[in-house]
Amino acid sequence: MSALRAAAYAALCLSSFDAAAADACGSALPGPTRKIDGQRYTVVFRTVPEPVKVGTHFAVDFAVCPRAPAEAPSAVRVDANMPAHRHGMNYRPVVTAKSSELFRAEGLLFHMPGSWDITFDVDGGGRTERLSSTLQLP
Ligand SMILES: [Cu+2]
Repeated sequence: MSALRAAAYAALCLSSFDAAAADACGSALPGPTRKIDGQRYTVVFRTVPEPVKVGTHFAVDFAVCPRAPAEAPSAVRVDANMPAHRHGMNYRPVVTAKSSELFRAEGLLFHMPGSWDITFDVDGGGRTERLSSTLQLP
């Protein structure tokens, strides 16, 4: 397998739907979800609505689950950017905690079609881990 092919495969895995959701993380979220496995945390999320439409506000419901021995998250920030164009959104999302594990980010808007990276910055134990997933907007 070439390096390029391996990278494409890894990216596909990160952004693919995880309908099985065999573990407990994010099991409270209805419908298809996406899962990001970081080093210290796992994020499971879904956009509302799904799929996202260009120029329309949307929300992200997500779960943050510590991977042992990581601590519970003390804060979480959500943002998004287009790496190919080196710009972010024109809006700053607001994250509210629904429980110790479930969160909702509101006020996101993708103002153009293309490849967007949505990022979750998870604070815990005095460190921050960034988990990201790529969404393609037609
Ligand atoms: Cu752009």
